[in-house]
Amino acid sequence: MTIERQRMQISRGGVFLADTREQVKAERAMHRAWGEVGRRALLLRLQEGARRAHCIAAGEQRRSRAPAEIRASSETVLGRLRAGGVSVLPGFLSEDEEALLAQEVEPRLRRQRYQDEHWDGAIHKYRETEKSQWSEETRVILQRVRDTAFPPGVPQLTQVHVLDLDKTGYIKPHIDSVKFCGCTIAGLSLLSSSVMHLVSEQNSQDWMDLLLERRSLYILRGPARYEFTHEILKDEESFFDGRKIPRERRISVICRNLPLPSDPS
Ligand SMILES: O=C(O)CCC(=O)C(=O)O
Repeated sequence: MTIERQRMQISRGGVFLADTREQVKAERAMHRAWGEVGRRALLLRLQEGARRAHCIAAGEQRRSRAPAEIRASSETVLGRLRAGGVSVLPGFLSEDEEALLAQEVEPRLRRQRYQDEHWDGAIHKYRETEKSQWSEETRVILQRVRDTAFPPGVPQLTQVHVLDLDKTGYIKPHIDSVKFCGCTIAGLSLLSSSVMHLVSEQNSQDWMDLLLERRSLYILRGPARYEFTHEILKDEESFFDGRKIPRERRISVICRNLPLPSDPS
């Protein structure tokens, strides 16, 4: 390759990679001909090319790759549900905040025995309560949940739903009643990680899995709230992206908004 040709390549923005013997010889010749300035120009061009290639690749990955805690049957399902507002925020709570919330709900839960089945048949081995009085510290945490999950001014249920699933407990596929719950469900996971599995009511081939790590917050909104059933998998079925997610006793603390007249029913 002539030095002239290499100059043309560089001036056109082509990346010159010295990977054949001929190219190495030509590169050396070019350095001699252009001296230090030419060498630095070439180096900058190579670095710039590599940087741009890296940025483009990272951009592509950002567009096409699901967040680590979300898996879906297709890019279409992933895009649609994410655009509709489904999300998982790992590490939303600190260890101290998790302990604080668990301590505060424990006395009420301990008064009950685990029930085998919910009145609607959806929940197995559970205890539950609704709580509206919270300590100052936990009120701050719950306000953070509300500020994160609900737009300002959206009327919310003052009662917070606390659901305690035994290690053997699970929640079967269901859609929360539109009579009692508005467009958004926001849940904190305490004590154990779990997998929430969503399946389209229209097409059972369309699904999404959410990895609900201990101390994470999940938000269900849009099609994930109204068009997909959700369930919490039992320990034997608790896998995320092929990885076993062991289920222990799990407490969820769930905030909801009130149904609005415009909500789909
Ligand atoms: O425990 C959870 O986070 C899910 C609860 C749930 O499915 C529900 O209350 O509808």
